[in-house]
Amino acid sequence: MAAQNKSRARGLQLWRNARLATMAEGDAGLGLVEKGAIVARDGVIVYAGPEADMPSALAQGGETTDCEGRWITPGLIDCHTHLIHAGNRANEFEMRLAGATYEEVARAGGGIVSTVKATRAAHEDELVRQSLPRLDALIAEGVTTVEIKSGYGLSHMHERWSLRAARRLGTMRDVSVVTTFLGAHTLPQNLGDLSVPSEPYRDKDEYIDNIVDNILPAIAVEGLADAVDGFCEGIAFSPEQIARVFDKAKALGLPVKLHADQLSNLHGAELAARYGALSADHLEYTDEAGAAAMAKAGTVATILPGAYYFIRETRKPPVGLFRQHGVKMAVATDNNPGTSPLTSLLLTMNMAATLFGLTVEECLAGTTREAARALGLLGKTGTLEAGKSADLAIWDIERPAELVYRMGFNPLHARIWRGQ
Ligand code: DI6
Ligand code: FE
Repeated sequence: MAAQNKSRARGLQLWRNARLATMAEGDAGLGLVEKGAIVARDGVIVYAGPEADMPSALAQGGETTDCEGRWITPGLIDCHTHLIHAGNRANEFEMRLAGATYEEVARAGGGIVSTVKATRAAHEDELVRQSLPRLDALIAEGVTTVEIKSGYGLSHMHERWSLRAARRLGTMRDVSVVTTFLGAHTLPQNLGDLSVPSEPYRDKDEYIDNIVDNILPAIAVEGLADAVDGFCEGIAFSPEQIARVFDKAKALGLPVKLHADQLSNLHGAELAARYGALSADHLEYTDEAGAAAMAKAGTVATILPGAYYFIRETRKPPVGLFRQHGVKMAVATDNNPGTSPLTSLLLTMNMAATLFGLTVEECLAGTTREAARALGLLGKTGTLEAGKSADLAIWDIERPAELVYRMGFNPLHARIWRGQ
């Protein structure tokens, strides 16, 4: 994942006179440290805690930044995005505002298929060009790690473009990019694309056959995907079809995650848990058995308030059940052109609090520690602790709650990725 051309020598670095929200698991609440300091060596934290307790050997010879009392949190992590795509669906949004139904929009050439057409027409360079501003918007708010899914290509060649474009974005900016193969997003149909010999498919099963037998193994061999996702829904794929994709992912040694129970309860949360998924995402229709299964499997619940808001969903994810069963919750933008054209993780936190009743602590953990856990990266980032990457966000705020409280205001002072 680390792009060689991005690493520069960093030596010893010290950030002092700061207030820390370490978000460390063992620490109470946000892990607040009033007069705090962080020391990093070669981009890795070697000390985070009270300045007074800092080993004196570490205070010498490094590059020192006086934070003037500012707050430092872990760099933010957006653990669920579809930010690689071409075009947008603002026209559909206007049609819906004028009263068109989803079906009418689809008949007029809209819906997810329109984004697949635009993405296939774009080619890899154009995908990079169109997607970079979305990545930059996230970075501007202190994001240091972002997950990016494919799922708008839906053939080997076009999924490959998307995942390669995602990896390229990671070399163009000081940010960690984690990629996810989402071939099982929707059935590629009505595309009129003669460049894909296997299309049109007879049915969804035939497309799943192709994913399992050809596309996913080829993507895995090229090392283009860090994980495998699917959309388990009546309008997408059944639990049985998703299970076939997950069986192949497991055989290839790739972790899985799932778009689960977003529009109906197909028991996607339990399916994800059965496969030891890193996360199950959306979860508006998840029931208690689903929450219990996730807790047992250690599957993170990724909460996506942007999609809930944008499609005017009324059913909320069962946050109370997640708390009761001890399911960890991450919070992410779900940036995508159809149901969540959202590129602000700060606003997403506000939505998670206002719409779903998450606490400030849950929102901040959800975009740092728990988002890292949802990506399988908790050993590397997501908290301010020795041994983690020096991924920091430095904020002009008086208290951490301000990060959740404001809407459309960005108090980021500085952002550090791997010490730079
Ligand atoms: N769930 C969603 O909300 C999006 N994908 C998914 O799996 C919708 C994607 C789109 O409409 O473009
Ligand atoms: Fe999504």
